[in-house]
Order: sequence, then structure tokens, then C-alpha cells
Amino acid sequence: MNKSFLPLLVIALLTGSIIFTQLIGAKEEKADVTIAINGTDTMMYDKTVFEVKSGQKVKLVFKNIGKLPKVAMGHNVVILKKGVNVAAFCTEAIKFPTEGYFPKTKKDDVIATTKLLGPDESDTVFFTAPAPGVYDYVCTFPGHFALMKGKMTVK
Ligand SMILES: [Cu+2]
Repeated sequence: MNKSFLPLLVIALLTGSIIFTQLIGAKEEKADVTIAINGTDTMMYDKTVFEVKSGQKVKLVFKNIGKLPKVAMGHNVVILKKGVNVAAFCTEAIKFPTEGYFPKTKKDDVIATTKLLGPDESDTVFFTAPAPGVYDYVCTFPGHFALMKGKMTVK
């Protein structure tokens, strides 16, 4: 290699690593508490209750640990505001297969949502725990909310 290229190469590498660090840093949000939930091929969450404190920054890590294809057994976690009718929300969701069964017409009913996940996929979302109370969370894949539901208690 021509020696005059060496300084340029060093500069390029340094610049690259700085940009890389900044990108990683931007993704690394701080959270007060981390909640991990898995979804299974038997249409279940492994965690159907969890508790956080009002005002806490919550990191929700959801993973689909099943093996069945997403079109047959996709899962998400949607945390709903208080007083939202779960059945009505999930019935609306069926109209949005290309949106991962997220009912964008009812997005104001939602505190937080993960993406719809296929096998071995995971998604992390952050939200601030709302006012004290009990909040429903559900999977909006058609038919799943009967079994895939849980309660978030905010103290
Ligand atoms: Cu599901």
C-alpha cells in the first residue's frame, strides 16, 4: 500500500468509530425498570402480571420464543389506556393485517406497543408508567386476546 494513504485510513477509521459510537449511544435509552415478556406457540405470555411505579421509565423487552411462522402465530404486546374496551380494540385490529394488526384508528387508546413478531424475534420499547391503576395488555393477532392478555399494575 502507498504510505501516503495511511493517515487517510487512520482518519477514516477514527471517524467511523465515532459515528458508530454515537449511533449505539442513541439507541441506548436509560430506563428505571426493565420488564421482559415472552410469547409462545401455545398463545400465551409467560408473564401475565407486572408492577411498575408511576413516572418510571419502563423498558419493555418482548420476545416471541415460538417456532411457528408469523402469519400463523405472530405476537405483540399492546398496553392499553384505562377504560379501553379490549374486545372492541382487538376486533378493530383485525382490519389491519398489513400494519401488524395494530389498529392505527385507535392509536390514542394505547400507552405502548411492540411490533408484531415472528419466531425468535424480539422488540424493545420504552414508555413512562402512567398514573396509578391497573392497565390491560394484549396481543392483537386475530383471536389471541382471549388468552394472550395481562395486567400492568402501576403503583
Ligand atoms: Cu399473539
